[in-house]
Amino acid sequence: MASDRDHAPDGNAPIRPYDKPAGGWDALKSSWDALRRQDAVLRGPGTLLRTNQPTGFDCPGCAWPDRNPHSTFEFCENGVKAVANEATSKRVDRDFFAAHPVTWLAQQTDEYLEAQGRLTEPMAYDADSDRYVPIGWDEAFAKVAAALQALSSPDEAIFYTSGRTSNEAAFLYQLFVRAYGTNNLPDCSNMCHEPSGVAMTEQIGSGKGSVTLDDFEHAEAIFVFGQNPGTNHPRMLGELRRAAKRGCRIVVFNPLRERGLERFTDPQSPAEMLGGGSTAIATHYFQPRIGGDLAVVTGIAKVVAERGDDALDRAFIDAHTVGFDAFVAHLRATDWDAIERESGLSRAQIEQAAEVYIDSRATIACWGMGLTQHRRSVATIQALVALLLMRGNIGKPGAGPCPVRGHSNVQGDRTMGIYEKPSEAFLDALAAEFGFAPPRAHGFDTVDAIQAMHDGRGKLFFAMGGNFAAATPDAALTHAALRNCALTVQVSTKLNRSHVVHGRAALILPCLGRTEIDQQAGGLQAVTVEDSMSMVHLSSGMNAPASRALLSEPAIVARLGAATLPDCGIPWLELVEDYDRIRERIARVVPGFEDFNARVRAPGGFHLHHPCRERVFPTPEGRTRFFVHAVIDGTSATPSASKPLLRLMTVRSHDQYNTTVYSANDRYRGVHGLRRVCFISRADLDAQGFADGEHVDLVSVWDDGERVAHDFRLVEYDIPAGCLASYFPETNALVPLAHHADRARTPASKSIPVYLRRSTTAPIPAASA
Ligand SMILES: Nc1nc2c(c(=O)[nH]1)N[C@H]1C(S)=C(S)[C@@H](COP(=O)(O)OP(=O)(O)OC[C@H]3O[C@@H](n4cnc5c(=O)[nH]c(N)nc54)[C@H](O)[C@@H]3O)O[C@H]1N2
Ligand SMILES: Nc1nc2c(c(=O)[nH]1)N[C@H]1C(S)=C(S)[C@@H](COP(=O)(O)OP(=O)(O)OC[C@H]3O[C@@H](n4cnc5c(=O)[nH]c(N)nc54)[C@H](O)[C@@H]3O)O[C@H]1N2
Ligand SMILES: [Mo]
Repeated sequence: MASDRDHAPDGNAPIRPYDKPAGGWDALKSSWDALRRQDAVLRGPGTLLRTNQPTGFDCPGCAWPDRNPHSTFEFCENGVKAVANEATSKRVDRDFFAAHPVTWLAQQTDEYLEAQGRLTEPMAYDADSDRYVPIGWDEAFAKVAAALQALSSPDEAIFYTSGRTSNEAAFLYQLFVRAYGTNNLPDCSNMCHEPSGVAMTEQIGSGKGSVTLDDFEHAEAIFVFGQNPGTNHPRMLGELRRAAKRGCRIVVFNPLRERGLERFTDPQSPAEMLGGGSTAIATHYFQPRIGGDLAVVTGIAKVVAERGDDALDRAFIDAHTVGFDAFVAHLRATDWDAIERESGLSRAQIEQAAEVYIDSRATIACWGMGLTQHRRSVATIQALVALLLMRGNIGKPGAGPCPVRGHSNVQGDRTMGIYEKPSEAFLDALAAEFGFAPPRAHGFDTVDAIQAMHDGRGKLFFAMGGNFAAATPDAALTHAALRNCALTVQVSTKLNRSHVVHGRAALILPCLGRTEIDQQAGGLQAVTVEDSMSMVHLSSGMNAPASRALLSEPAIVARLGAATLPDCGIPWLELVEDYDRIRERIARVVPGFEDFNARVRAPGGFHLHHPCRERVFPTPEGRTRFFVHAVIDGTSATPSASKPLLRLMTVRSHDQYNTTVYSANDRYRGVHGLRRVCFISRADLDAQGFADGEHVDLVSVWDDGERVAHDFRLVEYDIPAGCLASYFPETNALVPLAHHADRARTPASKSIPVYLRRSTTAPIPAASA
């Protein structure tokens, strides 16, 4: 029952296995296509050459750090796509909105909305005409201020942040939100690396990774769990390639064989490009079951423990840890049957990985969403960090935990106080600097915020960037929640789902992008960001703004502050005239930012002190901790169902940035012109009585009933039995709001219990991209 959309736009079959290395000429071609597609108005190649340069802008793509000091352009295909998309020549102006009712826009695909181009002026929803109509900035701020003042409690307002927001905007934003009176500051981190923060803060006293790029040059082994850097952090492949070339062993755990982790042709290397060569990345590649990592890591730890003092770093364990004996007893008591069954790997495979680990004198463990988006994510990360602690792999060159962050400034936003559970010390510093009493009660995270809007406790939703309506779980419930609000406000660069799934009143406030020139009363401004390895550096745009009516994010917050809280004593408009003034305040409030303005102007910026690098562990005991987490979960989170359930992970394709879909291709996985695909093993096809190419509905099963995502083409794939993979956000309808990581509450979008049934609905139209 193949349909039209089963043929790629070029007429070729939609599924064509990709047998080349990642990177190479295809990466260059794909970047070129992205630039052409957007008709990108870049100031020549200069814009790209100044990405991630000491005097340019920070790439809005991912949070992977820059080589510093560096003088040459570091090419990244997906970085080019991110820059090109921001620099598009297409515009969504008042004529566009006049021509299209919002109900009609809401029926269009996410690709369509994104492809219309950059937003140009503030717009307000007009219910009578069902259209967005122009509104002046002053009037827009007055409207938000009035709505905020009309709430019966500040806790009825919710202020979301996505991770592209600069340090300066984020600091001012959280200041405004707290001066207004709430800690309701959910962010994209709640859906992303929250479990890493929760796990590590408890275990080592810091929620951030401790390694730097230099450590990648000294590691003897790098373990990569649940991450697809070839797509999501392409510059990381450069580090892995260098490491592989000097003989570092790279051990990968991923249910899928991701091409970028297997073989890479570095577009930066003329020899490889011209000679047709490539570098093997993984020395060992294991394909565990989805959610099998806790068992994998426990198995490796068991081998290390059994080896005793030959494998353990006794001096480190004695000096810097607590709980070791109980941990070893737990490892002894865990039997191999359980480890093999839960992990999906054989004992021999796990022993092989353990040998590499024991042989290495310095090991880095990297991880991404494959570890964080499960119910037992915190347990899994604590088990992985425990494995590092056993051999003292923290606070020495070439070793340590490396959670690889997503959005380019998601780590910095947290540092600046975008957090629904701020520490007392942070609030005290804020109070002392600005002379007001910040609220102390913790606020809503993302899951709470959706629930609160749904049941009427949340009435006003304000988003600093992102695409809340499409990025969050349980799409139907989330959409109802947003529609239930009195007012929704989106600060955005591009049209997206969150503008067309809106409250009774709605505003779109368009802002400058990272690549654009930011001119304030005090002259040209630069902002700062913090990467995944705690380097803080400047970013200054160089493209002309997409429209003259755009405001910068800091200016939007300042003007909102002035409109809402004119008498609070915070000089909103003065602060934003010159971002140095915001940074002076940050320097006095946020530890580690002393002398911020001077230090950030050094080429490449500065590294935020990470105590664990010196083996100082700011936990209550001053030591790291071994936690015991059973491999078999006593409290099963999978509801009983009449049908056998498979486990679905929702991942990114190569041509998307979170909810932004650049094209319907996923080159390295061999998919062309299709997004509604579901990767499935031969064994499961046979067991379920389906054929490759057939179309199915994905049905997720939960205590409160079933959720359906319609019409996915089954693609036979090298994936363990019992496991499925599809793309997000098409599958977000399937993730129940209540299915999230224990304690960290990150939606468990990598382990959704589903069954398949033959498609019953009409085919979903092909993406318009
Ligand atoms: N081009 C591009 N860059 C991006 C993004 C983007 O969308 N596009 N998004 C940014 C953001 S916000 C983030 S958070 C990062 C995300 O970067 P990643 O963490 O790489 O994100 P995913 O695509 O979700 O890929 C998860 C990987 O984990 C594997 N996996 C899934 N479940 C499991 C499991 O149970 N165990 C193991 N071992 N592996 C598993 C999947 O097969 C996949 O390879 O990338 C950032 N960079
Ligand atoms: N099922 C499933 N769901 C997931 C995930 C998954 O793996 N599976 N991953 C989760 C993860 S890791 C994350 S981080 C979230 C992402 O959630 P979000 O961060 O909320 O989503 P994005 O798609 O990154 O947001 C894109 C929008 O940001 C706006 N934008 C872009 N640049 C700027 C800017 O400079 N300023 C402003 N103000 N706006 C800008 C544009 O309007 C664009 O449409 O999604 C989560 N959702
Ligand atoms: Mo993320």
